[in-house]
Formats: sequence, C-alpha cells, structure tokens
Amino acid sequence: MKITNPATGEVLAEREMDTAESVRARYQELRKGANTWREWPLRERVGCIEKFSQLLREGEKELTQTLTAEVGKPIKQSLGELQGARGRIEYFVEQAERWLCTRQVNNDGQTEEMLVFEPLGVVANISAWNYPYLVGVNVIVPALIAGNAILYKPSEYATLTGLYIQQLLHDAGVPKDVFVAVVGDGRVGQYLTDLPLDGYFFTGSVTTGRKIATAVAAKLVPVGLELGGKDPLYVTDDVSDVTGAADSCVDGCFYNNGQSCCAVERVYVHEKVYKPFLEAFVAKVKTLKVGDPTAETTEQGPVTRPQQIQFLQEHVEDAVKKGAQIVLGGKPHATLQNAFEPTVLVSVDHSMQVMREETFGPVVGIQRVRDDDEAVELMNDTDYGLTAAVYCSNQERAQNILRRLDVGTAYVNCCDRVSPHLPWSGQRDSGLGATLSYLGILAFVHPKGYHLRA
Ligand code: TXE
Repeated sequence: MKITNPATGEVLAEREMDTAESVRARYQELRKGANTWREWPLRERVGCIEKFSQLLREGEKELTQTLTAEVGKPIKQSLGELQGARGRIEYFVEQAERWLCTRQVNNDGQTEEMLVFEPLGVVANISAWNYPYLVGVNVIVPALIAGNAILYKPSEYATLTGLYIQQLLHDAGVPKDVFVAVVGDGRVGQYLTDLPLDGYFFTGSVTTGRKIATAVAAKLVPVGLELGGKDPLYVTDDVSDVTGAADSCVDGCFYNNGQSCCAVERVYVHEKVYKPFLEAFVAKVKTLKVGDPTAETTEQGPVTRPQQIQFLQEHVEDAVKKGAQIVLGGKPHATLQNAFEPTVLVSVDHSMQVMREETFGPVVGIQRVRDDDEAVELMNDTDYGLTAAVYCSNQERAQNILRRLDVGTAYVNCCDRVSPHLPWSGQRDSGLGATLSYLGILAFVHPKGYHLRA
C-alpha cells in the first residue's frame, strides 16, 4: 500500500497490507494478552497511559510533521491536535479510578450489593483520518484503561500516524499482545468485522458505519459509531457582536479544511443582521492563508483524500444550477495540488445538496431567515444530528432554540468545540453511543452486580 502526501503527490512510504490470515493471527495474540491485561492493577494501566502522553509530548515535532505530510493538515493544527489529545488523556487519567472503581451500592444487613465493572475483552477500533490522534484517543485510552485489548485499524489515509500510536503505546509499557495496529483499507476493516470481537468502535462515514453495524449485529456486542454531521449555526437578530460571531463562524467552517465531523457546514442568519454578518464573514474568509501545509502561517492546505475535490465541485455545481451564487471560491485551487478554494455560497435553499448532505470540505452555504421558527425548521431539516450553534445575547432565547434541535451537542456563542468533560454523541445518522466524559469510560465495560451474603 502506497502512502502519499496529498500536498505534493510524493510517495512517503509503502507498507504491506494485512491479510485475513495476519489479522486473525494478531487477534489470537490479543485474546491471550487481554486475559493478563485485565488483571493488571488499574493504577498500572493508567501509568502506561501517562507515559504514552509524555511520549507524545517528547515526539511532538516528528509526529506533527508526519501527520501533516500524510493528511495535509496545516502544521499548526497538527500540533493543536496533539496537544488536544494530551488534554483528553489527562481527563481520562484523572477520572478513571472514580468511575471504574468497585462500589458498594446497598447493604440491608443481610446482603451486601456490589457493583463491579469488567472490561469487554478484545475490541476493534476502526478509525478515521481527519483527527487520528483525537478520535483515536477517544476510544483507545479509556478502552485500555478499562482493561480491554484493542485491534486497531487506522484509516488508510493516516497509516503512519496509526503506526506511531502503536509504537508509542508499546514504548509506554502497553504489552504488544494488548494493542495491535493492522494496516490497510476497508477490506482490512471487514476482516475485523468477520472476527468474534467483543465490541466495535468506529469513526467515519455514515455509509461505512451502517455497514459495520449491520455486519456485526448478530454478535450482540456493543457498537459505538461516531459518524458525520451537517452542522448548522444560527445568528439571531440580537447577537451582541456581529463581527465576532462571523469570525468565530469562519473558524468553525474552515478549520481543518472543513474536514471535521462538527465543522459548521451551513449558516442561517436573521434577516435583520444578514448584510453586516455576510460582509464580516466574507472579509474574514478573505484573510485565510491557503498554501503549503508545512508553513507555520498556513491555515488551509490540501484536502486529505484527492477524490474529495470532485465531490466538492459537485456540491457547488448542484447549488449553482439550483440558483445559488458564489461569493468566494467555488473551484479547485489554481496552484496548490488537491486543494479547494475557501467557498462561500449565498441564495441557497434546502433543495441543494450543500445544505442537507455532508460536504466535508471548505464550502459553506449562508441562508437568510425570517425568525427563530424558520431557523429551527431548517436546522432540523437533515438526516444528521451532531452539533448546532446559536449566536445570541439572550441566553433564554438561545437555549429555547437549542432545546428544539435533535443534536448531541449544542452551543451558545461558540461552535466546533469538544470537551472531554462532556459526552460526544450524535442523534439520527450522526451516530450511536457516546465517547468522552464518564459515559465514554463506561462504554468500554460491562457492569456486573454482586449479591453477597455471609
Ligand atoms: O470514510 P470511511 P472515508 C466522512 C466524510 C468523508 C467520508 C469518506 O464525509 O468525506 O466520510 O471518508 C474503514 N468495514 N467522514 O473514506 O469509508 C476505513 O478503512 C470496516 C466523517 O475515510 O467511513 C477507515 O479506517 N471498515 C468522519 C474507516 O473505515 C471499513 C471522519 C473510515 O472510512 C469498511 C471520516 C468496511 N466495509 C470521514 N469500509 C467523521 N465522523 O468526522 C471502510 N472502512
């Protein structure tokens, strides 16, 4: 398998793809490893994860360079991702004992009732390329701390980073038969779904998420799916700072080239503030520095998957055919390979793909609305339900709007934000289950109740 730099087309490395046989052999090793790992004291498992975090910090330079080389992420954002991952690890390290400890929940004098959490066993983590460290950590860290062994398949677009994660975990003391990375594309992912694993945790597209959930349904094991989004942002007429809202919204739309599950992909603006908002938004987008992702000042580089360029072009063409106007961008970048110009569309409506289907790139549609009711109706008019944001100086009004939206995460005066303290979950096609927070620790254990009499 060739690993290619999307910014230059250079082949960075070649790796042998795993086969059904090699994956099965690794699985058998993991079965043995899992039996030992679950017996390790929790503090020792946590100790390995602390060491892993330290190694991530020590290797920061090389790791960020590799990430940028293989996914095209601007180098500053690669560093931000690594630091964000370490922040999440810190949360899990601090909280593990609190949530996983054995507790007495009742004692009536005759029977002592104890609640114990046991690991699931050997679980699969089939991962994505857009934030390999962040989405990796969401699963790998709590699953290992809880005593599971992991068969990890990084995305074929982030293989080198996936192999680094494996190496650093081993260097940090996680046994080689407790964490194993396999290399390859969707076919290798399918080998994982063929195995009798004890849980499947996936980040990626809705189409593949559905395939995985269907393939493993009869196993009756836990399945966690972190899928995509079509996240809306609504600017009300009592927004306190139109320019500030526009700047924040631009960041939400274009950070990581719009390749975030929670990227803002559609914006609704109250007609009373539409004009100043659009002016401020466009002015900000014009300042985005598009170019070589290895340069410190670059804010937008190539998209990760070259085939995405045609997909973005199709979204724009479909919108224009149906009456949209291009205010900025609208086509592949003239000189930068695999890059798409930051694109702003207006006169958009919900007959257009760009307002209802995941675009996953630097393209946004901005629509004028009359009032909150129209905004809510449009924000809910999609198959997704990951996040939604409202910019408004009146908290009560903002929260009343958010209450009416079918999403896992709701924001007031901010967007595109993830906190380890809160669950990350999606409604509708955006997913199943939750990562992060205490729910994202308990996702990797079976509760077991003991009724103990003398
Ligand atoms: O995703 P896939 P891709 C969305 C986004 C993007 C699109 C395609 O819209 O443009 O998905 O990206 C493995 N059985 N998101 O092609 O196909 C695959 O090898 C088992 C949103 O990367 O979902 C990879 O490791 N595994 C998302 C992983 O699944 C299979 C982040 C994801 O691949 C498989 C990424 C199969 N049949 C993409 N087929 C988000 N939530 O942010 C593929 N895989």
